[in-house]
Formats: sequence, structure tokens, C-alpha cells
Amino acid sequence: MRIVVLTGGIGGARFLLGVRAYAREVGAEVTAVVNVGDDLRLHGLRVCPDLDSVMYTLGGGADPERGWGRVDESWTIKNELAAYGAEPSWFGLGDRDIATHLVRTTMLDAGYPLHQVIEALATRWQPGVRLLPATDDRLETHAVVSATSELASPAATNNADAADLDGGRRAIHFQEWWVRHRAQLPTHQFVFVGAETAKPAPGVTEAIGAADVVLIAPSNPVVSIAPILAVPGLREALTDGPAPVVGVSPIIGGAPVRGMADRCLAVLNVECSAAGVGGLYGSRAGGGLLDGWLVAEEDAQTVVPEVTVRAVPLRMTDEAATAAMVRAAVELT
Ligand code: FO1
Repeated sequence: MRIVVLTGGIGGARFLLGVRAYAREVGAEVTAVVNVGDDLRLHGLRVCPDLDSVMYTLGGGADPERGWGRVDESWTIKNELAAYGAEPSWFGLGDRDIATHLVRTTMLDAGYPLHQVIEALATRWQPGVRLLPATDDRLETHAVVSATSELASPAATNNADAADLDGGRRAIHFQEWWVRHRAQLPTHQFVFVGAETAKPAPGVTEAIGAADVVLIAPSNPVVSIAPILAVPGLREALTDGPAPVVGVSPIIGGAPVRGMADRCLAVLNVECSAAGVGGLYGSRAGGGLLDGWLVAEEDAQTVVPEVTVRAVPLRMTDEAATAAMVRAAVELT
């Protein structure tokens, strides 16, 4: 059996622990197609938070409390940068983590495409699943916010990409919106810069075409899954492909399992509920994505037109509980 998982964020990385455990039970192969919209260049380094979260989590090197970055981390370089007054001070890279960014940036600057760089990094971490970035090309999630005085100038944030737009609006990088402003700014929309010309990374559409089932992890639908689907050809590979597509709800009882999906859904005027997110993805029969939608027992009444909905325990308390969710998702089709 071949399983493809669309994933991003820390919840997505933890879901993959269950996918890998289930795959080992049944002898399946897993390909994870990972969001790159959170990626950024910082202090000259290319940082890929979602790819690294998956790699460290599956490789046993993630910090269990923070969910991002390395366990047993030290912060000497961060403190040294702060002593120079180097911005941004609101986004910290740990010393161990920086080694990953150094190797990655060196390889990218030498001309290797991102998917080959990830393959090389994964030889150390042995994640047990094939990791593919959604695209090798630049695709960055930006938030279009009201240009209030809370926003420092682009120079002060070291965000050369922050763009002043018409009508007193400004587009800021996702990480500035998420980490610096904790998703609290008045926000009009998200844009996926570079998406129009991005191509799926080699292997992505092929993996989807050869899959027996495609799972959408319980990741943030707006800033983790939507940037993947924004890569031209990727959504079509899912909607036109032979494999059933089953999503797992990131919302339980009207609240995100973790993170700030509620703030992101509000920007799109989508209700923060299992039904709201299921409706956002939509049914494959109706031109959307889903054949099946796995929700929590609390949300057993959820209806998504033309989608098979099933309710099971949906908390990823440990690997066995998560593997049971994955089994339910696979068996839903
Ligand atoms: N999240 C924070 O809240 N503060 C940070 O300083 C921070 C640094 C950071 C460095 C590397 C990395 O891979 C992730 C990092 N994150 C940090 C997490 C990240 O901002 C988000 O949680 C993800 O992008 C959302 O999936």
C-alpha cells in the first residue's frame, strides 16, 4: 500500500508518527508532501520550519515541549546576535538547529534543489517516510494586514519583503504575523507569494498518482495545507487522481487541537468547527478535495455534503492513539 500525506506544522509532524507506526504494521510506504510557505531567509540562512519539524520529530530529535527546533538546544548564537542588536529579535534559532540551516543553505547555494537537500539531511535523521517539499521553488505565505503603528518599518524588522500595498495595507511574512504578532493583527487575507510560477517538486505528482490513499493531516488548513494546494498542478493531481482523499479534522469541539487555526479561519470567514474546515476543503464530487472526513467523537453530528464523515477519538495522545486514527482514516474509504 502507498500512502501520501499532505502536512505542515507541528500537529502534522506528530500525525506522521502515527502514519509511520500504522505503515509499519501493514507494510505500507509513506510519502509526506510538506508545506514550505513558512520558510524564510534569516541571517543569510534558509530556514524550513515545517520540513525540519517533520524531520526532527520522526528522527527523534525534536524538542517535545516547544514542538519546533531541537531537543537539548542551546542559544549562544541567538544571545550573541541580540548583543549586536541584530534583528529580528522575535525569532530565535538554536545552536543545534543552525547546523541544519548551514548545511541546507550551503547545498542550496551550490545549486542543489530543495528536495535533494532534504533527502541529504534525511540520511542523518532516517525519518522512515519519504519527505518531499511541496515545491523546490520560492513559495512564501504572507499576511495582508492593516498598516497600523504596531507594525515597525520593514528595515526595523529586517523584513525586506514587507510590502506596502494600496489602502493602508501591508503584506508581512507569515512568521512575523504568527510569532511576532501572535496572529493578533487585523488581517484581510493570506497570499502565497510565488505560487503562480511554482512547480510541484519532482516526485510529488507521481507519488499522488501512484497512491492508494491520500491523507490530509490535521494541520492548519489555511497556512499549512492551502500553500501546498496553491502549487499549480498539485490540487489537480489530487482531484483527478485515482486515490481517495481523506482529511483529518484539526478542530475538535470548536477549538484547534494546537496552534492558532481559529485566527486563520476567521480571516477567511470560515467557522472554527469540523464542519467549517470540512466545507472549506469541500467534496471531490462537488469540485473540492475530500472523499472522507475524520472528525472527533465530540463532532459526530458533522455533515459535509457528499463526503463520508466518521467520528473516532482524535487526540494524538501517543503514537498508538495516532496510529489508530490513521487506520480509521485509511479504512474510511
Ligand atoms: N516559533 C516561535 O514561536 N518562536 C520562535 O522564535 C521560533 C523559531 C523557530 C526557529 C526554527 C523553526 O524551525 C521554527 C521556529 N518556530 C518558532 C516555530 C515556527 O514559527 C512555527 O511554529 C511554524 O512555522 C508553524 O508551523
